[in-house]
Amino acid sequence: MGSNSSKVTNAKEVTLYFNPVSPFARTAQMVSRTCDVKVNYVEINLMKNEQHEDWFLKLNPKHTVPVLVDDDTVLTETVDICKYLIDNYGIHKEMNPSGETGEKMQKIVDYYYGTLFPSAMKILSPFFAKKPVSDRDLEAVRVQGYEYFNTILGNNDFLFGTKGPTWVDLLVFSGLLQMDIYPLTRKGTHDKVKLWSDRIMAYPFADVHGVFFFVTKFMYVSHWANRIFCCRKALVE
Ligand SMILES: N[C@@H](CCC(=O)N[C@@H](CS)C(=O)NCC(=O)O)C(=O)O
Repeated sequence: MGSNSSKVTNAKEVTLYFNPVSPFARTAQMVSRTCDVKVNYVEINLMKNEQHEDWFLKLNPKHTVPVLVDDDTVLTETVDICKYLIDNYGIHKEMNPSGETGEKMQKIVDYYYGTLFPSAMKILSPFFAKKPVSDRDLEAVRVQGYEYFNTILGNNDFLFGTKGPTWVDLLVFSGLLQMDIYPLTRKGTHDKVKLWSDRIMAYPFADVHGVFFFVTKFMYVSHWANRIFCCRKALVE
């Protein structure tokens, strides 16, 4: 499987509203890159609250990215967007399997939205607000994120034993990557997750994370600079 960027044969064009720092939007972007459809990518500046502008609220009253517009169809949930893109334009329909594998995927989606992401927000929100993160929250994220998926992967290349990544692999991948914003997540020796991440990163569509990596590095540096500055201030005062 590879990126379709230079091989689109379909004259159809859809629009995907995204932001490069959103793990949900990056998931939709990766999936869109595996499809035979032209995609008009429109960046929504979340820092400038563009998602609260009237024109965007008309598209998505929940003011979140990603949003996919395909003629009269407007989808505002990553899960729906991924499935829709693969089912309607996917070159690799196997990225959205049905049956038993589909059911397993749904369980992971529920876990991701119900458990992992709320935990990740506990360590990411204080980070943006430059507040300390508790060891307990950090440990929860390590166990619920890296450790949990390390166990699920076992000896498989991808989460559900498929030959290539499903869209849920990509969703979880973007979510785990988001946790890296916090420099102390102590990923430890989660070897299976590491190898799985490398496999996903080897696909051309993974370049959608480029801007995010840049932002992460910047935040990492500013995090430590801020800590050093605070320590120096405490010593001097
Ligand atoms: N349930 C949505 C969540 C999307 C979401 O939370 N997006 C965030 C960025 S990561 C957003 O757009 N936040 C802007 C806001 O809430 O105003 C999905 O999975 O698509």
